[in-house]
Amino acid sequence: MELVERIKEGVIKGDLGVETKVADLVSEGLTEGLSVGTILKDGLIAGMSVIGALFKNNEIYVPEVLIAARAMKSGMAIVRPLLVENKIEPLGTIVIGTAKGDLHDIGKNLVGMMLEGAGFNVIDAGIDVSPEKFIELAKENNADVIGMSALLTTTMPGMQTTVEVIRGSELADKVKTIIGGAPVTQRYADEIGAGGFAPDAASAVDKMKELLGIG
Ligand code: B1M
Repeated sequence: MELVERIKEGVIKGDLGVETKVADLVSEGLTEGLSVGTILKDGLIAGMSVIGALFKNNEIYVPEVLIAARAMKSGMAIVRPLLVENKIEPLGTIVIGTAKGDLHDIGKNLVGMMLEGAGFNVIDAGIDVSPEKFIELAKENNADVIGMSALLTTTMPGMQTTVEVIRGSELADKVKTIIGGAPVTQRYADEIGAGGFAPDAASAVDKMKELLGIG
């Protein structure tokens, strides 16, 4: 099997069942002259994209996604410092966090990992994030999208406030919003004027691409 295929397989299997770890394979690839773009696109991102599809179809579950994301991140850590010098731009930047008052972060982290695995620049704002903080981070990082997660019905209104504050700010024409979390629905997203809703982490990647017009 070609080296880049082994990187992809290593991500899918989460380093399990492959004799060499993804990080080692990535280093080997660079030494052998594989381009950073090939390693990223045909190795790391390709692997996470398979994981995303399997997760969406309920063929694998949260633990398998976390294990694959860990493998992807180990490879990404080697490749990330080389992206700028190789002029490889991320597909877009998202600031992602859990709504104010909400401490749940497992789903938000999954979404972040899947987006990173798809080639986006992910700024993790953490938990209990106020609308002001979302906006401050979006400005600081020149973000295209603010992503909000809420697991409590009581913290969902914080997402509405953020959407409203964005609308009334200079970010209105630039920054889009995606929301999600167990109690959140497309209907709620429409009600509060959010740019998009995603029911799961893999769909969040599709929605992000749709919002940014990426084919
Ligand atoms: Co909490 N909790 N919890 N809890 N907790 C729920 C959410 C609850 C439904 C349990 C229940 O009563 N049946 C309930 C909420 C009821 C409601 O409001 N409707 C609840 C409650 C009440 C509470 C406390 C108030 C309990 C208390 O203290 N009395 C308290 C609140 C703390 C706070 O936030 N202020 C609390 C605390 C906690 C723990 C800290 C113990 C822990 C969180 C640990 C952590 O996250 N680090 C916890 C947990 C683990 C849960 C349950 C069991 C699991 C949540 C989870 O991680 N799911 C949950 C019950 C349940 O759902 N079965 C529950 C797995 C995760 C992968 O799914 O987050 O839905 P999820 O993410 C999915 C999608 O929703 C989507 O993609 C993800 C992956 O596919 N998605 C997005 C998520 N974010 C997205 C963002 C997007 C797009 C998609 O775009 C940006």
